Amino acid sequence: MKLYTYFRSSAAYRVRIALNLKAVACDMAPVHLVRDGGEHKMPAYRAINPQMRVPSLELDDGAVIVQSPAILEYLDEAYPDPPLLPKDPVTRAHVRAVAAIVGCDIHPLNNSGTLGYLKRELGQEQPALDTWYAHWVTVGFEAIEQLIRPGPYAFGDTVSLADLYIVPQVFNARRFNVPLDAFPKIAAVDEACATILAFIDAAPENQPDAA
Ligand SMILES: N[C@@H](CCC(=O)N[C@@H](CS)C(=O)NCC(=O)O)C(=O)O
Repeated sequence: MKLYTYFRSSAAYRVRIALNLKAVACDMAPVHLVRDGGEHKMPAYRAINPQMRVPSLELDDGAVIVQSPAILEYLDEAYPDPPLLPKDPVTRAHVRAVAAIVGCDIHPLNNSGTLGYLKRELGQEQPALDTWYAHWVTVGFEAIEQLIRPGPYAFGDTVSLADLYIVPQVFNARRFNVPLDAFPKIAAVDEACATILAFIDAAPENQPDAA
């Protein structure tokens, strides 16, 4: 199995955590999103992922799965231990909701492609980009702060999919200097996860392609 990844990609970071939690052996294939205008835009990678984004997961039979939610669902179905979703249907729905706030409502507005478009095509300057970035993180985190109940993870004493989405988004928020003081529950989740080897090994600074 091979994961096309970029150390700073929070979508790839989610998948790296899942692979580690489930102890799935997987080679890392770095795709640099900045160097030479972005290796993800080159024909070789486009042939792997027509959307030209990371992550992509290549299975041993050559099948390629794109989009981190689809990859995470695949991993949870193919490698169910430990599960990423709780058994109780209502709690499962809450976990999926928190994952969706990050994956659908924060990250798409703040990822490198969106920020690049605002800058290059719409002529926005860095201060405007920073304001944009912080706004979408803040409104998303305001909702997550209300929805989670750390104990010590987002939904109790077992790591769930929600944690896999929260931790990389916190990393991104810190990288862009978004104030997080108003989110003590999110910070507590991040702190609890930071003690787990699967999260530590998946962190951007611990990737082979870390700059
Ligand atoms: N919804 C996708 C988002 C993937 C995505 O946007 N990845 C970013 C890095 S975090 C990327 O490849 N950006 C390059 C670009 O948009 O040009 C997923 O969850 O896999």
